Amino acid sequence: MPESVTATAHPNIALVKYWGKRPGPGNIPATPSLSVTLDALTTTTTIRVAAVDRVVLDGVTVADAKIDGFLRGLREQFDIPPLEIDTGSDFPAGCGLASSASGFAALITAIDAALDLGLSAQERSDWARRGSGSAARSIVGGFGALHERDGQWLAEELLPPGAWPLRVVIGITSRTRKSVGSTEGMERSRLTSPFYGSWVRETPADFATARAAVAARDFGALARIAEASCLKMHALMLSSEPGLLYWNGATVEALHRIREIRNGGTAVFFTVDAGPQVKAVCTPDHATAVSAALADVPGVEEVLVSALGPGAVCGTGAGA
Ligand code: 2P0
Repeated sequence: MPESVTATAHPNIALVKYWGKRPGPGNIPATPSLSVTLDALTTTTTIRVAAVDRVVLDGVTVADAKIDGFLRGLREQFDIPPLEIDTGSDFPAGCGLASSASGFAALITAIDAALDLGLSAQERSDWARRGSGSAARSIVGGFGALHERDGQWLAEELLPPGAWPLRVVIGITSRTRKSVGSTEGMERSRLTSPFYGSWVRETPADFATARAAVAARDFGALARIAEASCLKMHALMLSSEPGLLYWNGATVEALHRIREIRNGGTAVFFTVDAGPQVKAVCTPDHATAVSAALADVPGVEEVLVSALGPGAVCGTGAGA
């Protein structure tokens, strides 16, 4: 292999949420999901052959059980030498900005290229999903879907980034790491929420509705289904035992603000993940107004604006 290989990937934000796995290994989702991949946030991962496995996160050597488990699984199928994995993101990790999604998408893309594994995009998304469920969707760009066909979980690019150029405005309300990670939180919801069964039954219909809205570029329809899916997921979290409350006061204020400006004619809707950050999806002509509205909410520390971006690639150029 070359001395080192670098890959980049972007986090994705789900508009129809994934929250819950089928029991067993491999992060098999209980439901399909649909997302947008963000251009403005990037994870960059460089790998090189080393004497022993080593993971370096933002310049610091760390122990990472998820990456260790991921490499163990990969080595059951491929001859992989010890690797140094040097990774970093230009955005905060572990607080609801999907760093594990871009992390595992970049990692499998770099390993595939470095060791000439010859994986297809589907196979990379399958491996990325084993690392972290949402990572399967960061293999593709623009609007992505993760769904099951003939027993296989497939990541599909529904629309490329430029085909419907929406913006995602992110209101950062805290940089504190979440106290309950997504894997544990999902399992807690599966085991204890009285609403889990209806969530699993209803989400395929929500996914179909969102998919049709994306195909038709119907902003109003996408707004309705995305907010509904987000709030249903948080209802699931809140109704778990002990309840999972990922929001802070600024999160709630921001949701009210977004609905207020929508009532005033701004094309915008919200979504929130397993953390307190608020993501407002809007048309490009409204991005400045949405940023200003979010920046004005007490407790919003920073506002980022992103276009939709590409899937994971090796090197810095598309498809390099
Ligand atoms: C999603 N989230 O669809 C949902 C919405 C957070 C809220 O997927 O256990 O890090 O590694 O599969 O992918 C975050 O969970 O969890 C997530 P695992 P992951 O984006």
